[in-house]
Amino acid sequence: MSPVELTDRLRTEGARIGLDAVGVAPAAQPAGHENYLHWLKQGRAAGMAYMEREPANRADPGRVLEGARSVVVASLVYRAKDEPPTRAGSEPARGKIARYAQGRDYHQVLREKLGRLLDWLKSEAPQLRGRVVVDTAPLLERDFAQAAGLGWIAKNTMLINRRLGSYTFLGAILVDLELAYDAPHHVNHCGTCTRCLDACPTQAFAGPYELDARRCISYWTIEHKGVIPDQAAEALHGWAFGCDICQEVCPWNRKAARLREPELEPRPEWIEPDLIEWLTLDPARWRSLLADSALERTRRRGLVRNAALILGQARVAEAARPLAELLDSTSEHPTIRASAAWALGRIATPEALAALRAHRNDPDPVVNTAVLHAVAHLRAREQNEKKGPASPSDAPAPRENTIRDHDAGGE
Ligand code: B12
Ligand code: SF4
Ligand code: SF4
Repeated sequence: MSPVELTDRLRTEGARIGLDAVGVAPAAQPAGHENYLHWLKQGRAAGMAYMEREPANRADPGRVLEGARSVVVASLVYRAKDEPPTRAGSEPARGKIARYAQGRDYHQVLREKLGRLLDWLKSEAPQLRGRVVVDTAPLLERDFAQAAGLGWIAKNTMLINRRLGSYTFLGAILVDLELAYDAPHHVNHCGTCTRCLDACPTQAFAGPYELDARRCISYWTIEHKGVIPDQAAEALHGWAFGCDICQEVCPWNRKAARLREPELEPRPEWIEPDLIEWLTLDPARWRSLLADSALERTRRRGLVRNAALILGQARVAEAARPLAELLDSTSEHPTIRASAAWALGRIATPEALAALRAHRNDPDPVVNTAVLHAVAHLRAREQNEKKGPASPSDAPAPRENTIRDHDAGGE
């Protein structure tokens, strides 16, 4: 069978398996590799050590699969058919979860589909060697998607397809066989629009196409381990896991396709969950909730941390008791206890203050620092409220905001 014929049948098979688009690119150095090196050099990978490891690997798909000649790239839409109305904002104890994480873990869903597609390819070309990749190897997936004609890399850095929008997952199969290649998607349909850049609440874009993870809510809530520094903690804007703002405002998502894969339908537990309840769920319940969910990436520890910070920032008084219990519980991880202290300092009800006072000399250094900062923050706020701006000597000691410091203080 000719490469053209095999590639055509591959596309048909992909559609049958439920993939929304399939394209093929040569296994050559991706066009954006220089941009990626620049991004690393600017420190924009924040604490994501896996993005910094052996940067040369992302220049050569042959390092992911020896002898790779083609990269088959697939898109899978995850935007729900009927999106539930949003309550967050009017109900501050509810958190927002990025759409991509509301259904079953996409790694599992997409890996299964791509695995089936690879099996089919092997049945057609028995000598073929291949490897399925869904975030599991050093591959610039969006670059290969663009090279395979699936869309353009937009100003918000998302891969957008005119028909499918940007609420799509990407995955790839590397094969050591030459297939018929698609034409790269050269046209950029962003035009003069800058909505995503303007809407980002934390100014995470250094410019079009340039995302600085050190300012991105998605980075802090999902990828960062340990205590979240003050500046980022104060700016989660209700997002308990991920962030969709730079996609919500994009005109290309208004009429974009909706999901066809039932496993990706949003689960009720991830639609604007009650964050006070999150503080009190026991670990066994968390384990069953996270079993096949993308939220497992941060685990209970990261999710409870995020919930505490959001509740603290919104000064939800009803959260004081469960937060005090978390701070009291020495079996909890210091990240959770420190985040509870942070939140109690913001909530500042008598109950919250009593809990902080009781931990002024906490033996855990991470918790102790958080308690001292929370008390200092409170003092500064009281001073401000009583007699206008505090003098510099009244202000709390500035908290260092570097990634390294907080990583070290974390886990
Ligand atoms: C690290 C990572 C993150 C990091 C960093 C994001 C980023 N923009 O790099 C964080 C944690 C912030 C993140 C967030 C999200 N992610 Co993410 N992430 C990844 C991962 C693992 C690697 C991405 C990567 O290589 N980044 C390196 C940088 C350099 O790439 P880049 O920012 O896209 O920059 C490119 C261009 O913008 C351009 N460029 C960069 N700098 C410059 C400078 C100039 C001057 C110019 C002209 C161009 C240019 O070249 C670069 C290379 O093409 C991929 C999976 C994979 N293996 O590819 C998923 C992936 C990109 N993420 C995905 C998703 C769904 C998300 C979120 C939507 C999740 C959420 N709702 O919270 C957000 C979206 C935030 C955003 N606007 O990007 C999907 C995207 C699907 C799609 N349609 O694009 C992917 C592909 C996972 C998947 N398998 O489906 N993510
Ligand atoms: S995901 Fe949110 S915080 Fe990150 S760049 Fe987009 S809008 Fe900004
Ligand atoms: S909001 Fe505008 S600039 Fe941003 S990705 Fe969409 S079309 Fe491009």
